[in-house]
Amino acid sequence: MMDSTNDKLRTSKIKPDTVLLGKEIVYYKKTDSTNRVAKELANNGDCEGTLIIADEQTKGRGRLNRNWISAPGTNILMSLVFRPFLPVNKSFFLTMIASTTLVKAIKKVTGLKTLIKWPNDIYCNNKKMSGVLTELNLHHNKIDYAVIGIGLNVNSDLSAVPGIKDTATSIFMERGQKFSRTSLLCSILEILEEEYLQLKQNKFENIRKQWEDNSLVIGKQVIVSSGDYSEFGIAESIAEDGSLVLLNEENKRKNIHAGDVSLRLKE
Ligand code: BTX
Repeated sequence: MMDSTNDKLRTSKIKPDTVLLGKEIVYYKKTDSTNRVAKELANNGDCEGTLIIADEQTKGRGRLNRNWISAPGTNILMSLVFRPFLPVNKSFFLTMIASTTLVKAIKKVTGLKTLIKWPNDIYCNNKKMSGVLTELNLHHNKIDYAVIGIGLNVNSDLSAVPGIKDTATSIFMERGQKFSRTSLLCSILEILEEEYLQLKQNKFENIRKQWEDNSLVIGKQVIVSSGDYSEFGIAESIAEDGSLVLLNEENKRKNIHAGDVSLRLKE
């Protein structure tokens, strides 16, 4: 909880208990996209663990070039540079650790229970509170660097924002009070560092289990659709490549790839 008039992001106040993440911080009052800046920095140097944060984005992006909307000075807009020794076909584990981190950090700081909606969103009471955008730069089919971008709705009121007012929520909307973005940010960095360490130690099963335990869809009846295609089944598990294993009506297992497929729970 906090005094809502004092939620400025100051780099000098962001002091996470970490050894890698957020030791270097680049802050913008306004930029186009923190993921774009992170990629530019990573193209010019090592930068592993560098945090880019902004109070406002003019071209905040989601997957498939969708927009990420955020009112200035109220939410968390962040990107981190990683240089993981990870086969490309396991890159979804980066999104997995970011999602699990968000669930844990939101719970720790605000007490709210959130769930992961495959492939990359965090939901609270069936509304989207946060999204993860992982982008890779490959060199000879290996990951040169990865950028994990996170948008988290903290203190904004989205109930009148065109396009998302019925589907989005924030911590403020769920809890009725404002929270310190700095505290949330530090928690995210600290937990993500622990999760990243697990990834570096190849603890893939642990990571996958945590993700599944916090999933909105695993074990549930879902409808997967894309254009004219639509299929009903039970979301059984997540595969290592990030595809969702669907047990369909004919009792056949199918790997559903995120692509532009949309997924909803069967009512
Ligand atoms: P996504 O493609 O899953 O979600 C984008 C979709 O979510 C939009 O098309 C819209 O319907 C809806 N949406 C847009 N803004 C919000 C919002 N604030 N809350 C809830 N729903 C919304 C999710 O992509 C990944 C988003 C990552 C954003 C971060 S911000 C820091 C970093 N920089 C950057 O440009 N992107 C990442």
